[in-house]
Amino acid sequence: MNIQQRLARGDNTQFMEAHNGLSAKIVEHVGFEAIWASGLSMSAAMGLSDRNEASWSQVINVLEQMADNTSVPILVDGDSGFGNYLNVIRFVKKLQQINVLAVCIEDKMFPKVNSFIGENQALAPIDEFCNKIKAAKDTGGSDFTVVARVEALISGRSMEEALERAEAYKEAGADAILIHSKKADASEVFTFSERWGGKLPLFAVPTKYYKTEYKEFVNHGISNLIWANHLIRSSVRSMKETAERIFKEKSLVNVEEKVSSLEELFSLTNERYMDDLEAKYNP
Ligand code: SPV
Ligand code: MG
Repeated sequence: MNIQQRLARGDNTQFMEAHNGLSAKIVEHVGFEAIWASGLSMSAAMGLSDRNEASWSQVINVLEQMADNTSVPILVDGDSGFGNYLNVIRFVKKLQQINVLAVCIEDKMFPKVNSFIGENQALAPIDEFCNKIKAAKDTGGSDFTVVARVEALISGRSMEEALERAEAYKEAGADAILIHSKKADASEVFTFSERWGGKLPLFAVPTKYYKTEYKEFVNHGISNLIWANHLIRSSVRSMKETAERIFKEKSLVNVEEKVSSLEELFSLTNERYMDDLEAKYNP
């Protein structure tokens, strides 16, 4: 089922971050219904900042790895669209070619800066951002999902402005609204949801208000949750610990039991299937 269909049915959906082919496979194997192709995480995996340092075509290359290796739908973090409406059109065309049928774009300027860095980031003029939404919808067609991300609250603007922007993005054709917040609790996201009144499905990203329980989101009418960066962060911690230990101890003895087995890795990379192919085509 694609994201458009999930939204239409009103499903509660968890989007788990992935940043390359392998992490996307893990997300699918664990059982998540959808993947969040996080801009922060894909950039970080390239060793780059979350400021559009990576080009959009590099992002497409990563998405292709994910799409090639999974069958769950992928919602792409399209940042602020990599430029103006023209860049949005080109990006959406390329997404369609690799069968990735959902993008989220945010109402910040290009180049963007991660939402958790600094205060009062500049927002795009509403009409300009609406043109990007229209361009994405016109290019993508009826199966293609466009999530419009409202950065007003995170950029220190009022609840009224957040609602005004969401309304304009709905009129421009957005399929859902992502309301972003960096508060330590979900209060402003819940207030937004109450005042929004279910006009379009909502997404939230509880990176900072991580103590809020899942059922509270559901009870407040927020049906789509994005766990935005937890695989890249867990891999950073784990890789550092392993590297530091081997460096200090000049030995693998205390590491072997703590890392994934080679067999587990081979299973993720289909090595045994390749053996079957070898037997069939090159006996
Ligand atoms: C991302 O994962 O790249 C996001 C979400 O945009 S956040 O970093 O929480 O703003
Ligand atoms: Mg991002």
